Amino acid sequence: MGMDIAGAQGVDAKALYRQHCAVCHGEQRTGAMGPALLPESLTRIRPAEVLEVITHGRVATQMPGFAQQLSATELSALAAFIRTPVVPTPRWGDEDIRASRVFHPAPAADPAKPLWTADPMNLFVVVEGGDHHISLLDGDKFEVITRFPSRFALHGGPKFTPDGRYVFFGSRDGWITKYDLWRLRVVAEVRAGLNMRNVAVSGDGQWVMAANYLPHSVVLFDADLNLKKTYPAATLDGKQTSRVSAVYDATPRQSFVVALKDIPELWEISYSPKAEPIYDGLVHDYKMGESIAKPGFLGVRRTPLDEPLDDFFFDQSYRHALGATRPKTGDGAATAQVVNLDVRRKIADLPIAGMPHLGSGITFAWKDSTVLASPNLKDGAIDVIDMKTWEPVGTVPTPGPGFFMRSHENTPYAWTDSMMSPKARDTMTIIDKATLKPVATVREPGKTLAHIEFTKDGRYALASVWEMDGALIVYDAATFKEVRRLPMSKPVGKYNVWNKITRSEGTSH
Ligand code: DHE
Repeated sequence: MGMDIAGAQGVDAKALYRQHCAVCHGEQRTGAMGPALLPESLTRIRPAEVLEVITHGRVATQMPGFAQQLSATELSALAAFIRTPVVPTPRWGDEDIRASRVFHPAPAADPAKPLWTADPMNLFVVVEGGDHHISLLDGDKFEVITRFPSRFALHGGPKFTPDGRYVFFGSRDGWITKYDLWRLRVVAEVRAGLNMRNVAVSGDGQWVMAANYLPHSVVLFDADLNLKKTYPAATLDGKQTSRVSAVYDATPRQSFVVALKDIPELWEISYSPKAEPIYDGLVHDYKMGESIAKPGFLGVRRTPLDEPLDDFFFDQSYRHALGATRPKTGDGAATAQVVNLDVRRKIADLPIAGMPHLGSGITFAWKDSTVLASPNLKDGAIDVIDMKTWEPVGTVPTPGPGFFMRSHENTPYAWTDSMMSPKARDTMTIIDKATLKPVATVREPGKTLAHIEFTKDGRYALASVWEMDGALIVYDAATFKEVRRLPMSKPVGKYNVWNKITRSEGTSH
């Protein structure tokens, strides 16, 4: 519902915005020192919270409260105003992307070795969403090596280069940050879009790709975040454009796989210099610097689908993308499907009810097959499906709907949260991967306990107390006993270098 610029009570919200907000959030509300204030950026924040922040400010940030300066009517008018679309729609073109880039070359003769002594493969990157910081954690001693500020509201897993030295963070506002884990410094930053979903890093460490909601685009960078190419997310005839759900790297295929939210197509963009030509009617002669790339190289290979995908992951061979379409309305039915990326079509429907969160799915060996297990955002259950037959083999009950599920090759258990459940958000359920039965729970009464990641060897499971004055809890993965607790500010996610770069079957890739 829109609000007139001169609101119902005669308040000129646009003028108030210009006077009080524009200096930090940008004339076009696209963000500057403060985050973007666009409808796309605010969908996840309740209107009451927006009003609260404008009135009283946000703790631990530079956002002041305006209770003293503005009347209640003016505060409400502002809160409503920032949810209206900016007209005309703000643009973010190649020139803007290039101009936003910041690069800090390495100091001369900077040695290529860590500044610290921990095992570089057992390092954890912890995203602390509470005060927008990153902590680097030694995964053997469970000690924080360093802590530094991140961009506002990171989302999705950080992505590592194959040697585990550099990590790329993506923010909801479109910023990509490249950080050197060994030398503890930001290498480069660029703003890929105004509202971004996630980023992917190619298996050879040469390319970074960003998926945007606004503008409708996928953007390709080199490893130092120089813009290489913008792909409009559009149908072949260019008539319809789409938000981009997500982009993932498919290392064994040497390609990026992209799902579009409003167009029923799955894209594959190969970064293999030997990529086969693409026969989909498009002329491909992309200029990459001075050389003209081969036809299939960095070209878009389209797989038509019945429905667009919101969320997907891969089997361990990366031949299949397993995708879900969330219902458009609360009572609609979600669907899930298997797309074979080689034959380039849907080969099976997945028997998953409720609202699957396939992005959090894991796979593991079960009997003489491999199964996938995925939490359900609607029902308190984990669906388990045989990946040979694509038939369900079990449903594991949990005390409430959860978001994340994790395991590791070296543990017989999978852990999942119930963070979407008001009653059971404090409970983590531990499931036996052989019997598909819950065997234990760990609890943090009255607090949200969520998101697990294992150490490199699978011996410890790290969970988040997802509160502003939260913590990271280290559990012994065999006895489920707490062995360490580190205070952290809403640690939304944690990522182990080794598990990520080896694409462990128990974690997200
Ligand atoms: Fe996420 C990953 C989509 C809301 C925290 N989330 C992802 C990924 C996708 C996705 C596609 C995989 C990207 C990647 O890792 O490269 N998330 C969505 C949504 O569509 C949804 C439901 C709505 C939205 O507004 O985007 C959504 N996500 C949330 C949250 O509200 C969470 C809980 C809090 C937050 O900080 O935004 C949240 N999402 C996360 C986290 C990951 C993630 C922590 C990475 C998990 C991992 O271990 O890899």
